[in-house]
Amino acid sequence: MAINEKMIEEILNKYPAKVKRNRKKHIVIRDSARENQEIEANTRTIPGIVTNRGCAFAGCKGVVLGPLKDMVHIVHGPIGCAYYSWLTRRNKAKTDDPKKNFLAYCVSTDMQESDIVFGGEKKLARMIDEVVEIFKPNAITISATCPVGLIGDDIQAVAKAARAKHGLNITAYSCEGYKGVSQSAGHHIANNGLMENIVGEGDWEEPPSKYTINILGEYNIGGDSWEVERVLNEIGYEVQVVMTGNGSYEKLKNAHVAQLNLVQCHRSINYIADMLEKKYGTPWLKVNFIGIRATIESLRNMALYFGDEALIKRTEEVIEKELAEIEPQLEPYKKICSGKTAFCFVGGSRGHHYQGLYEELGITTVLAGYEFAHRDDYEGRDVLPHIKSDADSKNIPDLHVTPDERRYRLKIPVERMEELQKKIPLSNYKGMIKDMMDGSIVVDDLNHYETEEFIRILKPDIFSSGIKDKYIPQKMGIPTKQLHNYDYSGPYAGFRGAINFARDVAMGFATPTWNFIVPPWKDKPLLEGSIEQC
Ligand code: CFM
Ligand code: HCA
Repeated sequence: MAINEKMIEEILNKYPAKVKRNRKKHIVIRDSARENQEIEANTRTIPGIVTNRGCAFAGCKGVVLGPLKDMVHIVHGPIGCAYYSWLTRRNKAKTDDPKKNFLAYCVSTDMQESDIVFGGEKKLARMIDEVVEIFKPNAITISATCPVGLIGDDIQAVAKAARAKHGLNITAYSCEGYKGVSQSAGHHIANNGLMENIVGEGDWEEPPSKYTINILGEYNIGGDSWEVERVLNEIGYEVQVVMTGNGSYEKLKNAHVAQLNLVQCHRSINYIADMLEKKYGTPWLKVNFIGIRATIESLRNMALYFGDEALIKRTEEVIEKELAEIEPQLEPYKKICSGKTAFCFVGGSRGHHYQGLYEELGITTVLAGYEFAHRDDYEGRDVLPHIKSDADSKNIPDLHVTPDERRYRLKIPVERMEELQKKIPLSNYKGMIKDMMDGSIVVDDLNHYETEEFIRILKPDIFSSGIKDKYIPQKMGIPTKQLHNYDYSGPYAGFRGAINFARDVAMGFATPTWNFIVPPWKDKPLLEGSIEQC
C-alpha cells in the first residue's frame, strides 16, 4: 500500500503535541517533483522515545578505535561499556604475529563505587603499567565512559604521564557517552585523535608501490575489507591502510604516503579524507563496494583517477572475470527475491548503500533511514563535505593550512585534479532522499513505535536494521537481516559478498520457519488495540 501524508499524521497523532511537531520533521515522503526535500537529522532524540541510536563512546571506542588490532584499547569506566563494545560489531582482524592482535581482549578499569567517590586516575595509571608489561602492545588508547567525565578524572594527564614513563604512543579520548547526540560525535573525537597522534608519525616519504591507496571508513565487518582488498590486489593496487578495519598502528603511521584515499563509509570519516587532503595533499574519492554495480563503478573511477591505460584495461579484465564467476550463482537467488519489498534502516551510511544491492536482487526499498546521519547524507552534498556546517565540527582541530598551501601540496597537479573532478562523479551519490523512488518513506532516527506502525501499513517482505529493532518485526513473522553485524554472516561487500547477501536474504524468504510461529497478537489478548488493527 502506498503511504500518504494523512497516514503519517495519524501515526504522529499518538504523540504529545510537542513530540509530534518534532518527529514530523524527521519523516519525508519522496516526491521527485519537489527539488530539494529537507529532513531534520543529527538532533537530540526526545527522552522517552525508544531510539536505536548509540552514544559517543560507541562511535569512538567501538567503531573507530576498536578495530586497530596491535593496540590495546583500555575502557576507563564500569565494566558494561567495555563488555558491550567487545567485538559485538564483528570487526574481524588477523595478524601474521599472533602476539600482535589484542582484539579478543576486553580491557577495562572496571570502576567500582570507591573509584567513583575517590577518583579513578590511579587505577587507570596502574592498569596502563600492567597492559605494557603483559601485552607489550604497539600503542595504547584510553576511552572515557560517562562517569569518568562526571567525576572529572583527567585521562589526558594520565595518558601524558604514561607516555613519558613508557616511551609508547599512549593517547586518551574524552568520548564520554553523553557527548553529542549519537555515535557520530565519537567518530570525530576518535578520528581527530588518530590524525593528531598517529597518522604521519611514520618516517616513510614515498609510497611503496605505483598505485598505493588507503581505504577510509571500511571496518572489515564480517570480512568485508578482505573481499574488497582481494579484488583491488588483483587489479594491482597496494592497500596501505584500511581505516580502521583490520587496521594497525604500524600501518596507520605511514598512511600519509598513499596517492589516493577511498571513502567507503560516507558518514564516519568523510571529514578525515578532507583533513588528509589538506595536510598531506592526498585527493580522495567516494566509493561504494556494497552492490555489484556500485563496486564496478568504484573500480572504474579509481582507474580513471590514475588514468593509466594498462590499469584501466586490467580493471575491465578483473570486472569481467568476477562477473563471470558470480552471475550464474546469483540467478536462483534473484528468482526468490524478485518483486519483494524491504525496509532499510541502518546507522549512518548503509541505509543508503544497501539499497543498490537490494535493487540488484529485484527488491524495492520502500522505507529507509539512518540512526545518526547528518542532513547532507540525506539531502546530498557537494564534492567536498561541508565540514563547517556539521554539528560536531567544533571538534575538528585547525590544521593551519591555507588553500594556497594545500594546492601546493596536492599529490597530483591542480589542473589534473580539476579535470578529474569534472570527469569522475566524485559525488556519485545524490543523497538518500533523491536516490529513492517516489512514494517511498525516509525516516530519521526511526523508533520502535513508528517501526510497528510503518510495518502495519507497508507490510515489507524483509526488515533490515540492527539488533535492537530486529526482533519486533521478526516476532511479527517478517524476515529480518542485520546490516550492522550481518547476523554472523558476511562478507557482503564486493562481488563475492553480493552472493553471500543474496543467499542469506533468499534463505530468509524461503525458510519454512514462518509457518511454524504464531505472532503473540494472534493468540493472546493485547493491552491496547484489537486483533483487527494488527
Ligand atoms: Fe559508517 Fe559503519 Fe555505518 Fe558507522 Fe555504525 Fe557499523 Fe553502521 Mo553499526 S562506521 S556509519 S557508526 S558504515 S557500527 S561499520 S554498521 S551503525 S551504517
Ligand atoms: C554501535 C555499533 C553498532 C550497533 C549495531 C546494532 C554495530 O553503534 O555501537 O544496534 O545492532 O554496528 O555493531 O552500530
